[in-house]
Parts: sequence; structure tokens; C-alpha cells
Amino acid sequence: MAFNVKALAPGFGAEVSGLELREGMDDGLAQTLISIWRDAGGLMVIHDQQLSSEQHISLSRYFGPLFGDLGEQPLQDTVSQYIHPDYPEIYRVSNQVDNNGQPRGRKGAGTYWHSDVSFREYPAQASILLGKQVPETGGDTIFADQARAYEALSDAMKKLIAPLYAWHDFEIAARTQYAKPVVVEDDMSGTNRARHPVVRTKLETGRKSIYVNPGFTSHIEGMHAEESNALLDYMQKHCTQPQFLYRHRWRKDDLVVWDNRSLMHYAVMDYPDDAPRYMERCTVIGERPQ
Ligand SMILES: O=C(O)CCC(=O)C(=O)O
Repeated sequence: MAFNVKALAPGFGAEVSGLELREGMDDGLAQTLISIWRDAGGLMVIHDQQLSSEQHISLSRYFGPLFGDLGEQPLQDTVSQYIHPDYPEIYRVSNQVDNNGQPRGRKGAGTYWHSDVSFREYPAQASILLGKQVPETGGDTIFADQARAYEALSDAMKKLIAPLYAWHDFEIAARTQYAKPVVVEDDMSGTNRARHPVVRTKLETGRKSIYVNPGFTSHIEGMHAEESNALLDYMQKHCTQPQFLYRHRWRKDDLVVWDNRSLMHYAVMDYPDDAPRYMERCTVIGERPQ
């Protein structure tokens, strides 16, 4: 299948067009797309994908097992109300309500810098988000490349953070970032707290990235609160500088695949409620950060 690939931004990201994944995905095409994604630093946009839920799920599984597939604590524990009623592999993000007054997905999901599911021992690797309804303007998603952010640090700072571990805690986001009453106490059940290295290395490439995020990282282990807060504040400023960012302006039927091991993202909620936005996400479970 012939298709076009272009760079999205000078430092990272690939844009793929001219590909109809609904016509079928085989091992060869999947490996080609995974290589493009990996070489582009873990960000790939594939335009014009009118996929059924089954097709979305089955192509996502080429990237690895999805949350829930391995019988581990499912992602649903933290987002129970927003899981697709017929497809437990799909998490929904939306500003819309259905005819019964039920939300079609989490409203305002990810309106803060985060890396998906970093509060688990085995956090998300790829997230694969399909934009089914997108506002005419606004509702962009911003990605921050944490590998290049790491590489830009001084050697002294790299040495300082190399041995550090940080704690990630779902409650940080649930209690501070999400609009009430969106998060319910049920969403807090299970183990949603994990300890990870501040710098992680991607298994396939050996490339290092900063792995703390304002959404879920509560503190750096072994530091006084003032020290930990100061270092995390510095990291946030450093990691979100414009040269590390790509801002995605959604087109309907964009399929965006990002690697949570080396990218943070931020969903910009600047669109009105009467501009429908509906997205479906499959989430690939990753390795334990090293
Ligand atoms: O709605 C978006 O643009 C992204 C939502 C988000 O942060 C996520 O799915 O993790």
C-alpha cells in the first residue's frame, strides 16, 4: 500500500497520509508503521481513518497488549464511567452528553501536562486516539518531547537526577485537576500509585527521557517537600519549552499515536460546549520503567 510520510515538526513526529487502515492491516504494514512511529520519537498522525471500534482495537494491539488484556488491574478503575459500553478496550473523551443525560466521555480529559497512566507499576506505552468529532477551531492537543528535553539538560543536572525516583499518584490529578463531580470515589479504587525512575530509558532505542509529569507526579523520593517541589517545578518549565512542543490541530478522522514513555501531552479545552468533540482511545500497556 503506497502512502506519504512527512515530518510534523523539526524534532519529532511523523504525518502519514494516503493510507486506508480499514482496508486491513497486516504484520508487514504494522511493522512499517511502528518503525515510522519509533523513528519519529514516538508521535505519529495518520489522517483520514474511518475505523470501526473493532478495527481500532485490532490495529492498536499491534503496538502491544491493551489495558485489561493481561488480566492486570484494568484501566477502567480510574475512568469507569467513560469506557465504551460495548468495547471495554475503548476509553472515551467528549464534551457531549447522550439522550439520557449521560456523558459520552470524560469532559476536559487531560487538560494538564501528563503521561497516560504513569500512576501504575506498568504504565501506558502507546495511546491511540481517534478523533471522530472535532471542533472547527480549538481542541488541539500539545505534545512535549521528553527525550530532547533530557538531552538539553546540563551534564551536572543529568548527574543529579540520574539516581532519583519519583512517586506518581492518580489522586493528584483526581483531586486537583479534574472538574468535580466528574471523578467519583469509585474511580479511586485499586492501586493507582507507583514509584518510577525520574529518567527512563526506552528499551528498543536506549534513548533516555525525563519521566515526571505535573498531572500525576506527587513528589521525588528522599527529598524535603520544598526541594522536591522546586525540582519538579523546574522540570515542568524546562520540559514544556516551545522547542520541545508540537501542537496538533485535529482534523476529523485523525488517528494519533503517541508514546507515553517519552512524551507528555496536554489537551487544550478552549472550545465551547456546542462544538462537539468526541474521541476514542485504545491504550497499550507498557513495560515497567527502567
Ligand atoms: O482529548 C485530547 O486531546 C487528549 C485527551 C488525553 O489527555 C488523553 O486521552 O490522555
